[in-house]
Amino acid sequence: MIRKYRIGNPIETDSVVADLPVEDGPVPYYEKVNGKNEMVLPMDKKDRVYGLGETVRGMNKRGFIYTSNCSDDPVHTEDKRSLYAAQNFFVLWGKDRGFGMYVDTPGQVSFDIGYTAKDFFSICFEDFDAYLYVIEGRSILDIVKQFRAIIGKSYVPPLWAFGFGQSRWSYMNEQQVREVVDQYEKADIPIDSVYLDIDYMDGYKDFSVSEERFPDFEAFVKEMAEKNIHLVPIIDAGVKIEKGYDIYEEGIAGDYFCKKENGENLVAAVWPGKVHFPDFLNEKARRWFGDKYKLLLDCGIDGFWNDMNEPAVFYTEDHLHEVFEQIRELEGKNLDIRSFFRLQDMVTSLANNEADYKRFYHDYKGARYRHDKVHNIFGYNMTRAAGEAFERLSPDKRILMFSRSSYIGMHRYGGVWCGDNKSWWSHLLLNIQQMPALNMCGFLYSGADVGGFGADVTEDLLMRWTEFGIFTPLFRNHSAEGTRRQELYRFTDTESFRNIVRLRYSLIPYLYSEFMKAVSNDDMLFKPLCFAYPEDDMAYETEDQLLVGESLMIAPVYKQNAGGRYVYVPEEMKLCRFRSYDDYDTEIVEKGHHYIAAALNEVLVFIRKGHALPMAVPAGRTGRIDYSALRYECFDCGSDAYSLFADDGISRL
Ligand code: MIG
Repeated sequence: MIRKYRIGNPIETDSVVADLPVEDGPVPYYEKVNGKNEMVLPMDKKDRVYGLGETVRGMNKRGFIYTSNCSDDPVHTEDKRSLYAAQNFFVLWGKDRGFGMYVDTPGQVSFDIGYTAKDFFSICFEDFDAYLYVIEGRSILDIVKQFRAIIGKSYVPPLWAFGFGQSRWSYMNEQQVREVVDQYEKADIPIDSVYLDIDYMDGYKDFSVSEERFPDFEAFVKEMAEKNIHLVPIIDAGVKIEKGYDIYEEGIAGDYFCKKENGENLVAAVWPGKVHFPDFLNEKARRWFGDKYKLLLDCGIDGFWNDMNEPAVFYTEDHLHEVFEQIRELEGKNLDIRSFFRLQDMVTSLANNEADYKRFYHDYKGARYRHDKVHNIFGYNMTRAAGEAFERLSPDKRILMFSRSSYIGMHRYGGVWCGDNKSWWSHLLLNIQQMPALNMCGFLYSGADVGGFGADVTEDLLMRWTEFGIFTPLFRNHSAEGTRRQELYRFTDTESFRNIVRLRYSLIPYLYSEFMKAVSNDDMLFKPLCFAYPEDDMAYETEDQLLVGESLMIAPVYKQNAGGRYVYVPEEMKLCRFRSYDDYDTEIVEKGHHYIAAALNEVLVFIRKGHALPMAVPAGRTGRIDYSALRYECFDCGSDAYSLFADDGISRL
């Protein structure tokens, strides 16, 4: 059962598609509504809290404070309250009660889940204006499904987007892209896509292509398409200010950019230098910007990633000016320690400064809003611009789209990647723990940068991470400028990398089938164990294993130099220890704790009782997977225990 409440004067976000009546009376479960901007709920010892999408820390969110405030922060340490997303849905589940809640507000909101006071959950708003949806159900999963049913179906990418993707900031020109593809082919490692980061553009201008680096882009896209390789360019939120640049000129002519209080367009700086931000909240601007993707679609491009859409701001012209003034005042003076730190702070806090988010406005649904009031739906609406445009521009064919910033509702238009993680073992674990929370909020097509974005990867970390990445719908190796090169063919044990990625291609029929079922049933692809074994106390304690679809449990190894790991097996299962599609051993494991060996090149897959796993003969591209020759790995059932969903992988649903 879902009840909708209204507090104050909420701004519509278009995240919920179901039309629910607004209830009168106080919000249930909350014992006191604290004057104005806080709701407090006492928690029982046994209460656990799941959800909130892309955040740091474990699956049970209890014991920390999370603030929904989409932020470009490339250091995802456990002290961070905000990452790139605002996904305000959680389920609290305890001994004899449980409920879900969705806090629908485009402004900042904090979930203080036993941080300030260990046994209290408080929700604090900057402005106390929100729709609250309170959901009751038989189980955590039942609540999740009810929630998913009101927010609309999740985005479905083309099948090729389940293939392996190689990325780097940046492949600088045609030749470098060719080389990546050649090397993958030489190493016989399957691959479906290569990503183009900001340097493919001319001066970081959206929808432009550098003629120097890609002299005949259309021909190059075609050349790659002939090898069944999809090129996936990045699009940034800021539009470069440059006379004669068509997008800029059109934006000015159509009055599509975000304005300051005085009516002038905000001037911020990002990669291109000075930019204006399109007002993605404005329907006309959204339509205009969305139509621009056609420039690249017309070159044969069929996938994109939207970046910097929190929006990330290196500095605003106005703030920079203020800082220079203040520095000028300090110059020549004898700086005491405090003024010195203030000076230092002034400069380091130029980027993504809170005050800058109060300097500009949106024209949204016929009213004017200061940016900070609607901050969390900016990236969502950039991706919505693209998603709505693709329905017009590519009515028959699905287009790949995923975004860095997100809000619930955006899950209908695209997926997400988890931003600038690092080549740290702890971030492999974080990736595992983020997946189910993303799924709860509707983000099914998702994944993190495999191998880690920042910092230098090691071969063993990359291998373990790839062993987990083969299960995530978005399976992309990406790394930052200046870090160690991370393409799989550069490491010593090419054979193992080949076998692992080939295993992914064997799993694609199953993963795609389970993904599509999750979309149509409002289900999750990745579940914490306790969502499926709610009566089992140990299942609640297990935060480093996942159920993947109906048949599988995975237990990734995420520690360096580990020759295996402890696994909690919630019921009798069949363990498959894969070294490759053909080379694996199996054993039946009983319910309970086990130490399970897994050498560096081995992937642990557990098949649930009464379930089957279809597997394809490994193929070099998704398009070459032979669906007529599937092998079934079964535990206590026949292959007919599994009903496989398949379609052409490209037509819109
Ligand atoms: O300020 O385009 O998260 O994936 O490689 C960094 C360069 C901008 C951040 C993205 C990352 C991408 C990078 N971008």
